[in-house]
Amino acid sequence: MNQNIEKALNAQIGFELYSAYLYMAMTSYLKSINLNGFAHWMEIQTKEELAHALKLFNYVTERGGSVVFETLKKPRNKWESPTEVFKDALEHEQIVTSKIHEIVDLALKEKDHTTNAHMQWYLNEQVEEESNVLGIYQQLKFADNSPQALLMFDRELAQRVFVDPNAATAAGQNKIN
Ligand code: OFO
Repeated sequence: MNQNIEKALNAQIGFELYSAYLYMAMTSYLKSINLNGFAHWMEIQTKEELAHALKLFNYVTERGGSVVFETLKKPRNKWESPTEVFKDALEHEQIVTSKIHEIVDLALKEKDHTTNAHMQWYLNEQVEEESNVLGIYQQLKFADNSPQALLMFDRELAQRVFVDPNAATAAGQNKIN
């Protein structure tokens, strides 16, 4: 595997794991203020990030590359309100999107068409990631910390269901094997 690509993908695996770390810290804050529906939503977000890291991990190893883990940065662990949590989550997702764009740029520069193709999944996923967080953040801003609105959101966010993006691949592989 091209060394520059391997390095960039390793950094991205670390960043996806950091995303999980950050969202788990947010889950803990939301649980601490008893907004358990919000906490549930963020716990699923954490699982999604772990799945994003695993999908890249599998890709690097399947291409004969090596995964090297680095120290994860300590995430923030206190917020003023759920609105501030989602503001931070949105800013975080925008950074993730820019990192994915950089990997696609690198793959094109290195003429690594396979990595380019693999990263298209992440580009599409980022549209959904940003849109989910932006939608909740904007509604929270309208609600302006109204207790009734927060409790209503809490019930709604409790409905989120985790869909493992690696499950389809695993099922496909099982069939072939
Ligand atoms: Fe992995 O997409 Fe969010 O961070």
